[in-house]
Amino acid sequence: MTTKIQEFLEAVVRKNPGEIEFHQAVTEVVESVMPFIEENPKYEEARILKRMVEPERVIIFRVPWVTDKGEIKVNRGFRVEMNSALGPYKGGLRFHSNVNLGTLKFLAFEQIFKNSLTSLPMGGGKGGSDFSPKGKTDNEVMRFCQSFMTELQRHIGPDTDVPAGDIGVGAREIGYLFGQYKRIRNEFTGVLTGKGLNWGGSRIRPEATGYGCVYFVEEMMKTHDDSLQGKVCTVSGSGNVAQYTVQKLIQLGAKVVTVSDTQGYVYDKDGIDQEKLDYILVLKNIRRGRIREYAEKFKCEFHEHQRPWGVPCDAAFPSAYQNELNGDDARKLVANGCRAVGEGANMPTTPEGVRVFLNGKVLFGPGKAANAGGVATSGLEMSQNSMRLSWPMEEVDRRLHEIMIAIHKNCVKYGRDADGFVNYVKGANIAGFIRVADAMIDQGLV
Ligand code: NDP
Ligand code: 2IT
Repeated sequence: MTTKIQEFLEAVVRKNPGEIEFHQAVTEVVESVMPFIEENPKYEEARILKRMVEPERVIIFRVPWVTDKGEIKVNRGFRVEMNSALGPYKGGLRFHSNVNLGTLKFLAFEQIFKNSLTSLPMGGGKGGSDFSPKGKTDNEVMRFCQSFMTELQRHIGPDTDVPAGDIGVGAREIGYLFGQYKRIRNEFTGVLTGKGLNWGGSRIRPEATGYGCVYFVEEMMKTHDDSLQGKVCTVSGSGNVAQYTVQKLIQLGAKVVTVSDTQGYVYDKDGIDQEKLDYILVLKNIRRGRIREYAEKFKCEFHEHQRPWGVPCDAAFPSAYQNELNGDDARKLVANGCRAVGEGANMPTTPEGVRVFLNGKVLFGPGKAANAGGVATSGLEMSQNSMRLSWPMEEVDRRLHEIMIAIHKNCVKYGRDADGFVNYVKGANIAGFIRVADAMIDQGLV
């Protein structure tokens, strides 16, 4: 690490004490872009990086609500409006008990570069709460969402800041949030994405992150004249991203052998087919049960409190949570012959894990590139809302696919090392950075 990078990062740590995940996300980007900035002094003169790591605005608020038993609860709500150089702030809302300011700053920071890579007009933001919908009734979730939106509504809008889902925020939560926004503001607008299909949502948005991640990995494999056909794949998570990653992998002829949740992973040696996936969709999205039930139903192995990275595979898709794949996991994957990794989740691989993959010359698609299909399709939902029309499935899927191919191409352009190996981490960071940085320079010191 050069002195310049070290000094920059030390200042970030001093100014943002305790925000470990934010430090991690900034470190990865700064290590990639600092050499590029040194070759392009205009970015240094405009202090672009220093400005990028400072959120434009952070909103923190109290969210009081009442349980079904009449007990009063108080959660904390956040919205981090990180960067609006390219468009309205855009990014999901996470409802998870571990959420804190540092988590959301890491996610909002990643979102700036991800949204830039999509080539659509979206700035970067992220929000959420330390509220967990797990174990709550629909009525409790509704009351929480209504209280959350009662404050959030004064800070967002279709041309200002457009939230969407993330962990713990799916179709049900977006519905309650949208209802409350509409009631308070008396406006039916595209203020949220991931809406229901019959009230302004886009086709393919639920599928988009998983599909996009598989499209991206397919592009990486093509550079080695290979494909996903017949490949054994491991997937972590069993939520929105994991579900549609599994679906697209099945469609492309791959064999998916794992899915997981916070309690452990399922190892289905025969492979998950569409019928078994339909079971997961009902289990996770409607019954809101545990993935262990899959193992019981289909009589396969369940590994309690373990992660699936010891299972031999050709390609791995970490699609659950940050830092869920560490250096040891990466070493196991490489030793077992894994050749490609698509990060469906945000920052699921630790810095040591990333180093292991890059040293092992694995095709490693970092989250901000590989999972950008979700927010890209949110961007397409915004366009459709503005035009007050709804594109057919084929059209949205075609656009999503084209965007993922273009992101891949852009990563290759900026990520190719002297020996020909493509470092997609470097490529994604530099390609994402340039568009935002140039817009910031054009718009003056704001
Ligand atoms: P969901 O809430 O639908 O699913 C989350 C999954 O992760 C569940 O299987 C959950 O298990 C598991 N999980 C939750 N907490 C932990 C933890 N502490 N350790 C390990 N696993 C955990 O969320 P999404 O599928 O939407 O999001 C998954 C990842 O993808 C996140 O990193 C998110 O930021 C990222 N992402 C999401 C996008 C989207 O459009 N939704 C877009 C781009 C990225 P359990 O059921 O037990 O809680
Ligand atoms: O991390 C992400 O990109 C998301 N959770 C999706 C954000 C969005 O606005 O669709």
